[in-house]
Amino acid sequence: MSIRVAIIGAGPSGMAMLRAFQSARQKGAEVPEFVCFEKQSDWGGIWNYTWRTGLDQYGEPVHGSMYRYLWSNGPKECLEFSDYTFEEHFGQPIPSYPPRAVLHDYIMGRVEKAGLRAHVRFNSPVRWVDYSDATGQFTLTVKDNVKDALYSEVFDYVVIASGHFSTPNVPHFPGIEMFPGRVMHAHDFRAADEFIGKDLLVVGSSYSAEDIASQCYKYGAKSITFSYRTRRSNFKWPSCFTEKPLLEKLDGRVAHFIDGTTAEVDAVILCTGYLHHYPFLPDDMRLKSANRMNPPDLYKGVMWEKNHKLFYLGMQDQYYTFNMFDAQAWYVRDIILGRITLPSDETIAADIAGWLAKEGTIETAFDAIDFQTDYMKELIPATDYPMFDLDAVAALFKVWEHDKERDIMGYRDNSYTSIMTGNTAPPHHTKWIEALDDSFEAFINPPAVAAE
Ligand code: FAD
Ligand code: NA7
Repeated sequence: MSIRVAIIGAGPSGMAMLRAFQSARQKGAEVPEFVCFEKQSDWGGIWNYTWRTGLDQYGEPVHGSMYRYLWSNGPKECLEFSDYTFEEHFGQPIPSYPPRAVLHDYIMGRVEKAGLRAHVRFNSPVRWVDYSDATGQFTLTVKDNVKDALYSEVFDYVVIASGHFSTPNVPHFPGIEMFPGRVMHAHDFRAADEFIGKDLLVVGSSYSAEDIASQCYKYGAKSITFSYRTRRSNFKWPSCFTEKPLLEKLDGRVAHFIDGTTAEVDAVILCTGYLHHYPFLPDDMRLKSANRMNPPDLYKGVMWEKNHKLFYLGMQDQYYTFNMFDAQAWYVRDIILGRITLPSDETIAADIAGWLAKEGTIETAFDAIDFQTDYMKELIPATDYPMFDLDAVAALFKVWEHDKERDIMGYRDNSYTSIMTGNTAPPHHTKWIEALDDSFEAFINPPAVAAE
């Protein structure tokens, strides 16, 4: 019987895995049968925008955490695929910070072009994964939501690409149950419009907090109060923003902070991050991790130490995204194809311990960028994924950090040079703060000149 590989999830990571196999096949290699199970009705992962929150039409937890008006929060030049450039996809250079629909179009373009859709079973959440020591194979139990039927299939390898920014981490604050306004986690945030004219409390100080607060300001929120647990941000926020330490309690509409100060607010948005959540995995195969640069128990950040036929993609906290998922997928593919020879268990354990120790030396954002760059440098040369100038990407990430510090509301107006093509992005036709239409068409086409 031929070798079978199951991929769980058709987001950017799962799509990278599909593309990795197709790329080898295109070059004449014999590849195993690969089947991707996706619980949504389309691919793209969280880039596949949904208006739904809570449960979907089949009663599944809604995966999507993205919202309308989401623009890339990093330069597209840092995430560009090295085997499929933005210019190849769009036929021309495009600005550096595209909105969600444009990045979605780009990631879909590569797999559509490669004809990979037939490998994906949509509306198919994986319910459980079993491993048999006796056979050395996995049994996946899958729900076909269209037929409303459960079934099982056997695979030789499993690649988990189900994402880790979907299951919200929701802390409790005393008095929150009696708060008379809207309380939501970032996972359920869909549009800033409902907060026009409102005073908002945003709990958290990381990417979701800064971006959701910026969106709400852009679309007309009256004020934003951030509450940070560990550190305030470095950004120069507009005057209607305030940064407070941790929320202690809510008393009616009044938020009390641990420094004794208060603020009256209309709504609370908990931007408190996400949980690694794999309800389809038994304890001995389940990654247990916080959102960190180096999740534990994974060789080269992808292979489960205790079972070398089980892989995870994209489970790191991310500076690099799409091209890191590629680097990982190519690496996993080459372990499965036998092109990468695994060292002894002792060497694997020592390698994992080495990365763990290195992670412990990270103190600043620049250290984290360098850490992930070193990780990329280790993965890419082991495969035929086209190498690119990783030092240039790291330098660009650092420029991006400076650009944000200089102008948090204007950093998306900057243009950078593609590491892959050497071409510089044109400026966008409209400043980000004034660009209220985030559609694909509005981004790609310059605004029509009003008739005289
Ligand atoms: P996901 O995109 O989450 O995809 C996982 C897929 O697995 C989903 O399609 C899901 O339906 C499926 N799945 C889950 N469970 C099952 C199951 N049991 N059975 C079958 N299928 C399942 N990155 C950037 O580069 N730039 C950005 O601007 C950016 N903005 C972001 C904004 C937000 C709000 C969030 C949450 C993340 C953002 N990211 C951004 C990071 C993002 O995580 C990655 O870009 C990317 O989507 C990760 O891809 P993934 O495939 O690992 O996970
Ligand atoms: P992150 O980056 O994991 O950040 C989570 C934030 O939530 C961070 O500021 C945490 O503070 C804060 N947090 C977590 N638990 C609490 C509690 N109990 N109380 C107060 N604050 C808390 O998640 P994001 O959603 O911002 O970003 C995830 C991805 O989405 C990212 O890739 C983006 O591109 C979009 P801490 O610093 O730990 O004290």
